Amino acid sequence: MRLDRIWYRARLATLAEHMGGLGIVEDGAIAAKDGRIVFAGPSDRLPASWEAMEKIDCDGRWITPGLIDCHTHLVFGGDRAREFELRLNGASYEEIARAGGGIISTVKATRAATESELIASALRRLDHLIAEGCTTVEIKSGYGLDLETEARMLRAARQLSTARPVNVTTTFLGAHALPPEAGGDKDAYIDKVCREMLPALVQEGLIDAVDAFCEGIAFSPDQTGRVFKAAKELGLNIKLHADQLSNLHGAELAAGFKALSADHLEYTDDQGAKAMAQAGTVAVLLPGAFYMLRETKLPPVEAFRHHGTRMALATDCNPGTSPLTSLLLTMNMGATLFRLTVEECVAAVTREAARALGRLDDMGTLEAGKWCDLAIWDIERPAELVYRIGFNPLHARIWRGH
Ligand code: DI6
Ligand code: FE
Repeated sequence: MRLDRIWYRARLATLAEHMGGLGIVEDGAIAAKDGRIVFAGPSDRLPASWEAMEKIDCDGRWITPGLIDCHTHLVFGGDRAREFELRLNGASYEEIARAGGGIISTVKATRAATESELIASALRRLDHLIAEGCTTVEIKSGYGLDLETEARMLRAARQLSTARPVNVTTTFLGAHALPPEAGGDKDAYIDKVCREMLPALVQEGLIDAVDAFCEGIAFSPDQTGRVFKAAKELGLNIKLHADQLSNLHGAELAAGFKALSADHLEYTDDQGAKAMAQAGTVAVLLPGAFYMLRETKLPPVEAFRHHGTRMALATDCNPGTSPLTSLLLTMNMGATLFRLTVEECVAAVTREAARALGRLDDMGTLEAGKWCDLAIWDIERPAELVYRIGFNPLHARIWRGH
């Protein structure tokens, strides 16, 4: 077989499930053809007859799957540094939200931004993620809250994947907050999300999944369920901002709809963790938001382990509660704040993040058949990816074989 590229003399953290742990191969090689991995494993098992256009000596460096940020709000207008100052002076997130600040102030700035302005500001954030080996990013809408602006956000998100070598998946988060013009009528707005916005955005091919914010300050479980029902009827995947500030049993709700993931989960209980495990719904933990809000209630990591609920980590990059564009720091926070192990942290931004996007067939592990999205690291052991703070050991990032 004639290959495009071979990386050799590498140490691999394949994350292949059947190998257990990080799926380590000490003397490893990866071969790519047409953007996909055709071989990843011990060098001595690479067929000797295979030739490649280019052979890259990795000199013992570690290769992991390209990192995946499976929960972001990367596209938005304006910023919320002023609100951060208010919070430091004692105001709570809920107080700011109820007083018309918070999400709604970003909605105003996003409605005022053109598509190219949204792309330009998002690219600056995306480039930070990319610089640390990120090859796939999920991006949510939810700062438009009207059809026109939600569509503009999602188009901007799609455009990012033509501006940079990166996979983008898009999620419609129309049920993020109640827009000011809704006059307080959440049910009428949810009708609009289900009957007008969702079908129109699907028609334009802008949505890969549907998300909602199920919370006292946002939408009830019943309203969330209506959005999910409409999404299911259109054959869309489901995700949920669940149990972030209180336990409305969002985890069970998401599991009941066989959601790909339920995210945040600080207030999720044992039953919720169990329901998620049974449904195959991934727990996406967002330590950046936990940290920024100075939350003290920890997500039930022990219950997730006990029931076998899969755990992913993501930045939740957003202007209000998690202005974070580093998956390396996210891993460190996952370990330090949530006590995840190194293996759990690395799996959480690769294999489990791919699972949370429903894209495990295409990415998330170093296995034949998947896209050849790699991160090559100047490290001696994988723990360094989690241990260091504010240090970037990325040597090279490969997207679809290049
Ligand atoms: N949960 C969050 O942490 C963000 N959205 C959500 O549903 C906050 C979004 C913001 O404050 O702008
Ligand atoms: Fe979020």
